[in-house]
Amino acid sequence: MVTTAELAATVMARADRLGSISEDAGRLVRRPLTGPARDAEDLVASWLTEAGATVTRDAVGNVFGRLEHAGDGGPALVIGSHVDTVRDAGKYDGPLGVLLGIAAMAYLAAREDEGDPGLPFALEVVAFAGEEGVRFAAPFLGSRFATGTLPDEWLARADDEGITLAGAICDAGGNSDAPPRARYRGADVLAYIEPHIEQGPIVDLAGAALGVVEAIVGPERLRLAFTGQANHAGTTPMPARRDALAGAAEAILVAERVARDVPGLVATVGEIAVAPGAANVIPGAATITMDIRHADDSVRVSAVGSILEAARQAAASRDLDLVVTPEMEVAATPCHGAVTAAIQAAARRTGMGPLRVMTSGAGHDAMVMSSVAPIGMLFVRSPGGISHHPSESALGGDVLAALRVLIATVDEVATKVRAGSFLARSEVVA
Ligand code: HGY
Ligand code: MN
Ligand code: MN
Repeated sequence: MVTTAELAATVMARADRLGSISEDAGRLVRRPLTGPARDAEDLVASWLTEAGATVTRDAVGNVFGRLEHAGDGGPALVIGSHVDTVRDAGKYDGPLGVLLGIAAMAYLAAREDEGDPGLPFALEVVAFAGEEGVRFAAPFLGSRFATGTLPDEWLARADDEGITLAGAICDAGGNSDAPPRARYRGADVLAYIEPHIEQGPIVDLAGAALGVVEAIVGPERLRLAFTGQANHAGTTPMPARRDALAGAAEAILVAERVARDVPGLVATVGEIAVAPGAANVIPGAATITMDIRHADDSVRVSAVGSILEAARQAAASRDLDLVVTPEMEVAATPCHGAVTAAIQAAARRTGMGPLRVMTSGAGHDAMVMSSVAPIGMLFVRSPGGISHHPSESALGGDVLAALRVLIATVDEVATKVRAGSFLARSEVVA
């Protein structure tokens, strides 16, 4: 019987392997519907097959592995995360959760082969494509596609090269016209569990290996396009300028000031584009992104309003046009008590508990999956709290602890399901 220590070591080796599959030499970037994305998805599919799963895939690159324990095709307990990355990424954000799911599946399948009665439900592992939204400005692409909640207008969103999401789906052999049959609807999923690195400092500062998430903050993403007048940098007097980049710079500092003034609010300008982009030309156009988050949606909405009002005033004072394009808004999402309780019970049973209960500052596919199922998240320490950076890391011992807790969580859910006490009767989707 394979041991959890062996499986955890395989998780780390596979994270390294996936971390070497990139669009760019010298840094990790793997956007959805690209060649490297397909290569990584192929690898995940092969590991799922090796674990005993039946593998299916869809038009945006999601990979689903299903182990039919109960054999009745009923609702599955789904474990998953994403396999795409940001630019210049670390190798654990996303893939670690998928690889832990595969390892748990391999362990449970081997245990059943040795005579264990098996689980009273099917077990699925999903690798979502395109969670980060780096391509097509379509965050949570894979989980939205899998739950049938991808807005139609997102199919027309284009990447930096002008390729639309619909076009990329077609280029990859899919049919973007056919409305996707949502793989996950209410009746298909018993619960969704997403193991993930914390991506922040809290578990590490507590000297712990793991944490459990009670809620995920609500992210909002906007694009602000300032338009002024390009002109000669040497001959144009300052009062006569319509400098788009200066207007954008004022908006960036407003966002930072509002976020510093509101407890728990974070605001980030991660992208900027300037045209025409020459040292001796006053910028005629400047576009920035804004990513604003808070655990309380009403606080976030109010802060976004204040920031946009100040940005509009900055534009008006410089005779600039400003177009604000909302890109994404997801409400703050609570995890389900039954799933969190199962994770905590598993942590106690494996000697890791009780786990610190915390909020996730990062967004996750679990937010989207919460529309079809009860969700829970198991956090793994991020040494130094670094993420979305090549020095993002995970410790082998923490990954082993996470695998043991994950397997024990599945067993906790199985015990509750057998007793008919996992979810309140009113929550059981027919
Ligand atoms: O941006 C996020 O919070 C996540 O890493 N996609
Ligand atoms: Mn991320
Ligand atoms: Mn992630």
